[in-house]
Amino acid sequence: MPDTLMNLTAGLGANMMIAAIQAVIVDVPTVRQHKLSNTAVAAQNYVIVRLRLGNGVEGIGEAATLGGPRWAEESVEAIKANIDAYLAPALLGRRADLFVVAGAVMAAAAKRNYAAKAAIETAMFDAVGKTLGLPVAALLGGAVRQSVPVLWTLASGDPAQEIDEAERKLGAGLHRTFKIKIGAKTPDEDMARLNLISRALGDRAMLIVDVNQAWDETTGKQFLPRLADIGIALVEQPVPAWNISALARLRQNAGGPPLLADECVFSPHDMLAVAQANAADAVSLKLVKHGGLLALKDVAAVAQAAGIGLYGGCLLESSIGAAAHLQVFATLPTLDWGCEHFGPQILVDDLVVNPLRYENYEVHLPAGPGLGLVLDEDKLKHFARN
Ligand code: MUC
Ligand code: MG
Repeated sequence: MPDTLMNLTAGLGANMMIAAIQAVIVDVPTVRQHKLSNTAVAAQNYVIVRLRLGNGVEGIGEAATLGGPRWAEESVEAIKANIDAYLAPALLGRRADLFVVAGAVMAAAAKRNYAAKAAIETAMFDAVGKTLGLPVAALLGGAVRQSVPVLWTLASGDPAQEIDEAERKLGAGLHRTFKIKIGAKTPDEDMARLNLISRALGDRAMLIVDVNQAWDETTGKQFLPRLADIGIALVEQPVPAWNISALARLRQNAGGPPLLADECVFSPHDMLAVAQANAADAVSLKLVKHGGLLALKDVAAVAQAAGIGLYGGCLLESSIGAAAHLQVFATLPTLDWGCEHFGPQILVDDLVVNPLRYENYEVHLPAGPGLGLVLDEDKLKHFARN
């Protein structure tokens, strides 16, 4: 009984060996400032991983950050350093098609470093898919959908600008669900801003908010009911990631909208702890948190076992990171809340020849082998950090 795909086609196997791994830092400006409660960005910083196999096929992957090491602990400088010094040396010469083995090798080479590991695993799936002529989703159990509803995030902090931006997205048939970043101002100021946006858009749009851990339990108890009154459909990470018991009490007693767990769920163990505490109605799934496509499916499986809904999360990735998410999101039995991979649309430009397609309020899985994308060498060089 062959233990890997490649024993079936002797000769190809050897060429699936990982021959080279390169990590390139790029900085891509955004079309406007993007403000969260704990950081603000005017450019996205990524590490693009280029992984070449013995057969010459190259796979690509991406590690995103948001405002350096402020959204999570990884920065592009640290991601590149740990790939160059620890993760790449541990994988060179190993088989790219043995994904689980590679995951164990990376776990032994470095603790956490989830964004770095996810970028490498993505590049492995891309290279193996391109070699076999299969989309990554086919290597993950097969796609049950070819497109996903996609929201846009309003995060300038200026309600007039946000209403205008939302109207343009609605009018273009691109987005009809909007996530509003709150927590940078006082709760009362945020309620006033939300009321203006909600009145302007009415029932033409669904509104959710992301507090990014800015509230304590007392503030949550006071303002979650106000959010329900405004018509907010989902509230993301209102309290600090460590405070799962507060999240649970707010969910059970505050009388607010459903709660979405984000920064409090990185590993499947985190997911189990949130489930056991009955602390969330849904979980935001992100490669930078879980460490890879296989690990993302593990977290999703724990959530589903507990009846917790799935939400396709992002960190404002370009088309490369967004496509990696879409390939695994396409294989999830359900994706109750759609996704938030609007990232490629907030950048002044993209890094691939064939950016993702946004149409009819959905983002579409690119056709073709691997991730289904072709790197644009000129744009990569243009945005690469020297
Ligand atoms: C987050 O906290 O969810 C996702 C969308 C967005 O605007 O910010 C990210 C991070
Ligand atoms: Mg969030």
